[in-house]
Amino acid sequence: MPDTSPQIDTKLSRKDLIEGLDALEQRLLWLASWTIHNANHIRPNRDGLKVGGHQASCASMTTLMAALYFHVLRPKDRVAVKPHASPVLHAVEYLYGRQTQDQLERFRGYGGMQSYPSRTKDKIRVDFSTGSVGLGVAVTAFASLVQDIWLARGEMKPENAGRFISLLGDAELDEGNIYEALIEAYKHDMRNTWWIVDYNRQSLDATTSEKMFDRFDDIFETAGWDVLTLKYGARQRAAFKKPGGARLRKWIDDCPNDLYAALTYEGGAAWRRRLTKDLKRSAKTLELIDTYDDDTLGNLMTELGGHCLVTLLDAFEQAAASETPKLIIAYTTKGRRLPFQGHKDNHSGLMTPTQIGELRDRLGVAEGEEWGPLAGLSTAREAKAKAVLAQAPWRETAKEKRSPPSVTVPSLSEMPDPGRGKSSTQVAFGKIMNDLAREETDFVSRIVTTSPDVTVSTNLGGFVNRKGLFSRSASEDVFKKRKIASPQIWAHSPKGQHIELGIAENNLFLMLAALGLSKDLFDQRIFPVGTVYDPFIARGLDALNYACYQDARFILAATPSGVTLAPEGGAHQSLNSPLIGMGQPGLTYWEPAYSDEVRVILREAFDAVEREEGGSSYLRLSTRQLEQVDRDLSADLADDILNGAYWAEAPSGDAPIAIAYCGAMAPEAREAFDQLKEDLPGAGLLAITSPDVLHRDWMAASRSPWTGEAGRTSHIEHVLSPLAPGAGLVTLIDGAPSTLSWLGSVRGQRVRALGTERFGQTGDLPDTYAEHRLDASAILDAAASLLA
Ligand SMILES: Cc1ncc(C[n+]2csc(CCOP(=O)(O)OP(=O)(O)O)c2C)c(N)n1
Ligand SMILES: [Mg+2]
Repeated sequence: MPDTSPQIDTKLSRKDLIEGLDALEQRLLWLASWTIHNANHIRPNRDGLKVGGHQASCASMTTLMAALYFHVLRPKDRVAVKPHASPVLHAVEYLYGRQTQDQLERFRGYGGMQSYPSRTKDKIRVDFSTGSVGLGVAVTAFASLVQDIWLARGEMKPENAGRFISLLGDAELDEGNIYEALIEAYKHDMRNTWWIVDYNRQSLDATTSEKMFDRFDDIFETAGWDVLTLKYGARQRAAFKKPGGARLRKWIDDCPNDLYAALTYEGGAAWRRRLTKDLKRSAKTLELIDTYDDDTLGNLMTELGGHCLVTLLDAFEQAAASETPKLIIAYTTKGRRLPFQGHKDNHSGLMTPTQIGELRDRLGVAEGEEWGPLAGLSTAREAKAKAVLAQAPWRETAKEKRSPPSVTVPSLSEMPDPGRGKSSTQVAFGKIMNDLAREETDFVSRIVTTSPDVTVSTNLGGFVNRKGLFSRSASEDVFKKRKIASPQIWAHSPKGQHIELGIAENNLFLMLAALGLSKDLFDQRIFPVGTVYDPFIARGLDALNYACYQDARFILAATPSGVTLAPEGGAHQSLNSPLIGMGQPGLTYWEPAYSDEVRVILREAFDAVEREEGGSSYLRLSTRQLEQVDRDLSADLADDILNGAYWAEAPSGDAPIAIAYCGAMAPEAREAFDQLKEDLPGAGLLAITSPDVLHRDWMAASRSPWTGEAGRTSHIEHVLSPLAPGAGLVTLIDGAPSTLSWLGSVRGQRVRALGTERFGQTGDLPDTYAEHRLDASAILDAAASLLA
């Protein structure tokens, strides 16, 4: 079991600790506010655009983050910070001396600290990028599962295990992906995860409804989480114990969110007026309220649990006492202590120069000393702040990325050969994975597969049979034990290498994101392979983008694809997924036709996971069985497959036409080509293995004169060069025709682009291809129109 001992360091008294944290919290509030102010009001603005930043969202979180980063967190913990609290995170690192003033001054500027925490661009340690709300929350649970893999294998010592913490806004709890993850977390017995909600009851547009007040507790507790609700701060709780206090508490409990927020904005006098009116029959409560002046009353009413260090430290100690996942609902006030606190429009509110000046004076920061890390603190408070900093476990965090040794990926000749029999790319993929599973190498032990309930139908079954499913506790396959015949043997064990997910595709991509960050998070590379039906990539698209954005490395095998899965019908036929693949940075889209191409591409995809400058790969595969080409996989052919295209039939002389096809359309392209060749012996047949690689290479080469790579010729320019300048091109793909129609621009050739543009229906291949004009006669018609 991971070390879950409470974090209190005995060197500082509780009182000194709290005073020091309070001083540091004040610095976070100031530095975050000032960083945003500087970007908007001081730094020269060249384009008139509002720079932005979220002072209110930061002020909501400073107490929480002070308690965590200056006392509770240990370097082995991994944290996802609410996107718009990024200035607070950078201020934390600034106080530790690991972030520069220059970076703070360039907040939201080119090369400066990013608007939202970014693993790849920020210069401080960021464990998980955030930005698209909800995803940074869920990914922490999946990362805890990846930690469990390493713990279960004995590759990570229990004392090195950390906690996976998300600091989220309450509006994030509206994102459905959180509940999808919750279900998966329960099924997989995930642990050591804390989701800490900045419960300010405001979203972007408005104050949120109180209707969900106690529902979150129910939902999370049902899923096995402990829920800690920190509604009131210690001073409030003390007030409730005084005569009349219970009635005050009831009034607060009954107060709708919008009224509470409005009174918070209006301040002490407004609180007094309203309380006096509503509680006129409670003399004792009115007496209690009269003991506070307006300012103190205003403070009392807003010093909720999430702004109270005593409450927070107690809660974090309690949370640390067990590995059960925790939902910590910390009530807060959005924009606390800022002039727009509680105002429903404060999400993007910025203090005016006058208002920030007032805050500066209130916090005792001298003009000109705004960037002083500990400016404005009295000598005594400064000493306490320094003492807390000196004993905070997080101070040991390294800024630089570690670089564990690389894993050797098999060479092409070491990659299993799926053979030459009639086969589909999906089958070839399954065979290679199955054969890899026979091996006991370090590389193979690092492959972890995952699938949202389509393991069997995407052909991962063989791999799973051999390597088993991951679970912290072992269990046999009941069907096997009872000798009931089944080709699938699903035994679970701590050494298992497959993570079976429920159908929710969002979870697939978040799982791939977490597995794909294993090297950065745990110094241990994992080669994640996820399978999905191609059309349902769309379901998890934002999570896919999220995984790529933070440079998680993985392989996605999407199959079946296109209208080629004809009898499955229109709801399962993917049309635009090639464009998704081409448009997604960090992901290389491949669409092989033959088994040997799958072999070359899959090896490259594994290698790209490991390579420093590599990335993730998306293999768009098919269930269509094709006769394989009888050929040897020469080094040149392998290179061309990886370069994105090769001549299946080279054009001769100044050929006036060529057919360029991708993936499962190879037979139709070949059939049309054979007929075309009778009249035009010089025609060419171009096999395209990756429209994405070709396009990117072409783009890079075309901008090369301006990027210092002058004279570079792209692969596609080189490949198309044997064709006559005016030659026509018929392009063919079972997907959006624009995937390939750009080929005409490479050398200014005319193009007829064939592909799918309309939803399809059930049918067999001849009908389906005829309907979508993908058959040989459509290709010949297109060729004729080009030659006319
Ligand atoms: C998926 C997604 N949708 C919309 C947004 C735009 N957005 C940014 S913050 C936000 C509301 C945030 O409210 P909350 O999570 O409660 O944070 P607070 O600022 O109140 O702390 C929205 C809608 C986003 N970043 N991501
Ligand atoms: Mg909120």
